[in-house]
Amino acid sequence: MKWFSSPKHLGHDPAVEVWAGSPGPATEVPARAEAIAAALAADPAFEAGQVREHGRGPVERVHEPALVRWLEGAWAECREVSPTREVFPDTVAHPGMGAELGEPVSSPLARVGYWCFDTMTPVVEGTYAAARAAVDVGLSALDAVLGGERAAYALCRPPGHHAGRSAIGGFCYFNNAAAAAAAMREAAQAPVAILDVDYHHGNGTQQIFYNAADVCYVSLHADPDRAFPYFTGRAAESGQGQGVGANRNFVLAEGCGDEDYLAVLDAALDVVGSSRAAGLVVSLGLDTYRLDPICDLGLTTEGFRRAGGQVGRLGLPTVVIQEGGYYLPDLGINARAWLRGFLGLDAGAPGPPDLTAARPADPRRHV
Ligand code: SP5
Ligand code: ZN
Repeated sequence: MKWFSSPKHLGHDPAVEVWAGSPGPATEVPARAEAIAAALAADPAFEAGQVREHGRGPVERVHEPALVRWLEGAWAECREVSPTREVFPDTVAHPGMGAELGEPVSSPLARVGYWCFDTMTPVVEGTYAAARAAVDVGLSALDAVLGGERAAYALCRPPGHHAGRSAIGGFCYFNNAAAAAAAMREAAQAPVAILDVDYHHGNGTQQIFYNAADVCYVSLHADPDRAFPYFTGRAAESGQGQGVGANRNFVLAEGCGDEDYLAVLDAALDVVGSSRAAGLVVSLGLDTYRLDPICDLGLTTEGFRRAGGQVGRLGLPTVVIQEGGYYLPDLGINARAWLRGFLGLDAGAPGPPDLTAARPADPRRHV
């Protein structure tokens, strides 16, 4: 399978995020993508592809152009007013304020609170370039699929599924999966589907396509009664207008393990299968892992392989987009297991690659 990544993700390197008012070390860090890249680079089932720039057009197809303009200059315009190298909002545009909301013209900090909905999505100097590159990574994987590959993997970072048409949040700035799905729909001139298996509900992706009949969004995630993003992701949210019926949410109970999870995944895949989709975008979050530090499900590495296998058996041209996943020691093997499962392979070597395996045999070794 071809896979794509960009070194520009390294410039998005926040040291700090804020949860429930407390600053702590950032969770969504460059080492995440590096861990996955190392696992794929060491596995001959994967071949690195070339990332091509696609410009602003595909970003502005799924985001308000004013959001893109703002993010481009946000860090620079906040340098003077932000006490740290990470820029956070201090006052968020809340509907209860009763104001006629438009993008504020005078205060840089007001603009942050206008476009950003939480305190865990810092803007640093390299954020915009990294977020733009992540969209290009996804679109380059799509190009490979449009060129005839059965599937391709986009190692997107930062992730994207919490970013809405006019909002950043949940570690997400531009919605990589939405941009890929919109471009896929355009190229195929046919309906497409998005399967979102990140632990968290993809509120941004849901919102962007909520009125669309030809992009079916299907998500499995922790019940928002207990998990971020709290305000979206319930089973009753089924689409609006033309899009009624093209949005499906499946909620997972705390501690849900492989067997229960795979049964729900089967039901979700039935929805995708009957959606008339000509292609599939997968939002692949690995934060459903049993050891994930910020989540509470119980999937194993073998569960990821089986999940990938179930998705692969749909038989659709597929672009896999990386979303969350925060347990660094096993992030690489988990991504590889899911993707190898998709290809119908075993999960691969359990530990780090054996670098001695490629060397000629040493006659003095008797092990
Ligand atoms: C792409 C992605 O996976 N974004 C996830 C963003 C959600 N971050 C979780 C925030 C949960 C805050 N809970 C605080 C509990 C402290 N023990
Ligand atoms: Zn997540």
